[in-house]
Order: sequence, then C-alpha cells, then structure tokens
Amino acid sequence: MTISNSGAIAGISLGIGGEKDMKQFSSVELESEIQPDSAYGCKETESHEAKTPPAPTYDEESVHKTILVGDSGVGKTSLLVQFDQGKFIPGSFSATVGIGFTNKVVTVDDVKVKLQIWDTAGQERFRSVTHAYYRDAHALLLLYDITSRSSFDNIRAWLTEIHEYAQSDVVIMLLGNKADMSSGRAIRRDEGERLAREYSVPFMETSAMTGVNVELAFTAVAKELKHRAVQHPNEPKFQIHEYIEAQKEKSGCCSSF
Ligand SMILES: Nc1nc2c(ncn2[C@@H]2O[C@H](COP(=O)(O)OP(=O)(O)OP(=O)(O)O)[C@@H](O)[C@H]2O)c(=O)[nH]1
Ligand SMILES: [Mg+2]
Repeated sequence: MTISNSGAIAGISLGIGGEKDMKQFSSVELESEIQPDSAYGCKETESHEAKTPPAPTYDEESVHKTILVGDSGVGKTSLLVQFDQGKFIPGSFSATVGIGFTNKVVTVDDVKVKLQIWDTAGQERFRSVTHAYYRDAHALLLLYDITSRSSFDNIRAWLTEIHEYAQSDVVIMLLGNKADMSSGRAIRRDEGERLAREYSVPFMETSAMTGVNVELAFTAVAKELKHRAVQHPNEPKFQIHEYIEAQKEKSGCCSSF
C-alpha cells in the first residue's frame, strides 16, 4: 500500500506563529479545483455474452472530498500534517481560521484513490462556514481528544450536525486522537468504542504525534470510497469495520494504549 502526495497544503494553519488567515482560499477558488462530481461514476464495459454484468472499473480521476471535523484543539490540523508530511510540529497551539485542503493520492488494491482532505476550524465562530462544505462531502473524520471530556461529550452534537448538513450516505469515522498522552487520558478506549457502536461508525484511536493509526484511518476511508464506487450488486460489501480490526491486529498498534 503506497501513499503519495499530489498537492501542497492549501491554507492550513500549522500550529506555529499565531493564527493564519485562510480567507484567500475562497469557496469559489476551491470549487474550481474539484473535479466534476464523478466520484461515484463508473465506466461501463460492453458485454453481450456475460450473464452477470461486468464489474465496473474504478475511475482514477474521481476526487473524494473528505473533511476533518471536531472541537478546536483535538488535533485535526496535526493529523493532516502527519498524514501528508509524516511529521508532527510541537509547540504552541494555533487554531485554524477558516478552511483549507490538501490533495493526497492513496493507492489501495492497485488503484489510485484521490482524496481531497479539508481541514476545518473547530471554533464555534466558524461553524456556519464549515456547514456549507458538508453537503458534498464523501467522508467525514470526526475527532475528539482522549484527554478532553468536553471534546468527547460534544461528539453527539457533531453527529447531529453531520446528519443535518451532510449527505445521508456520507462515510463517517470516529477518531480518538492524542492516544500517546496516556497520563492525561480522560476517555477510556471502550467509551469511544461504545459511542461508535451506538452510531454504527468505525472507530480507532490515533496519535498525530507518533503517527499511530493515522495512515490506517485515511486508507480505510479511501478503501471504503473506492469499493462504493465500483460496488457490484451481487458482490459482498466491503466491511470497513472488519478491515480496521484486521489492520489494527496486524500492526499490534493498540496494545500499549
Ligand atoms: N500529544 C499530542 N498532541 C497533539 C496531538 N494532536 C495534536 N496535538 C496538539 O494539540 C494542539 C492542537 O492541535 P491542532 O492540530 O492545532 O488542533 P485542531 O483540531 O486543528 O484545532 P482547530 O484548528 O482550532 O480546530 C497542538 O498543540 C498540537 O500540537 C497528538 O496526537 N498528541
Ligand atoms: Mg486546526
């Protein structure tokens, strides 16, 4: 499984040097970067003899809009920087202002899946701006901070907003970030698991600092989106929960949390 970068971070506050204004990335400019809504389009192959229709081919030009949401300070920007650049920038916290995106290409099952990952501002005052972006999102990564009870308690409110503004078939994943901070832990892993079960969404704990599960979170989303795009009615559905559990076991990632 390989991951390659197809674009620079656009307007994302990196957590140093105070607030960074992202007004220059207006929605109009950003929309022009997005490919036509072909994410779920399939190329048809003609076949007159086959009894069952041929499997649709995945269109590698599809762009899947993926949005990071959650309270301010949970680590959305840090998670994206870790995934994009493989690094963690410690230091004083600088809240994201507005919204920006990063393009990433994730190779799954030998096909290239393009993710356009939007980093939103968690602060309340930017909420109306980010709502506008939910509508055409294909996936939402919802983060809380395992050292912050309030960020966990607010997850229900976030899910209510998501259900109100996003498409009903949007892929949602719950992430408990800052899993490296075991001494400050306020939310047990099983609390996260229980909440995720209640809403039937996949869950994992991540650390933007150490990188644990960061790649897995985005890869699982890319796999799910790719499978949905080529889903054959007679084939079993891709099981994102099972995939995540299997990958977690393989990496032995979570035993120390
Ligand atoms: N130890 C640890 N610190 C983290 C982790 N992720 C983020 N942080 C720190 O938490 C603070 C907030 O991180 P950000 O990534 O800026 O948070 P955010 O969710 O983007 O916040 P907003 O932009 O305001 O919505 C920063 O000081 C980060 O260095 C993590 O996984 N582990
Ligand atoms: Mg941020």
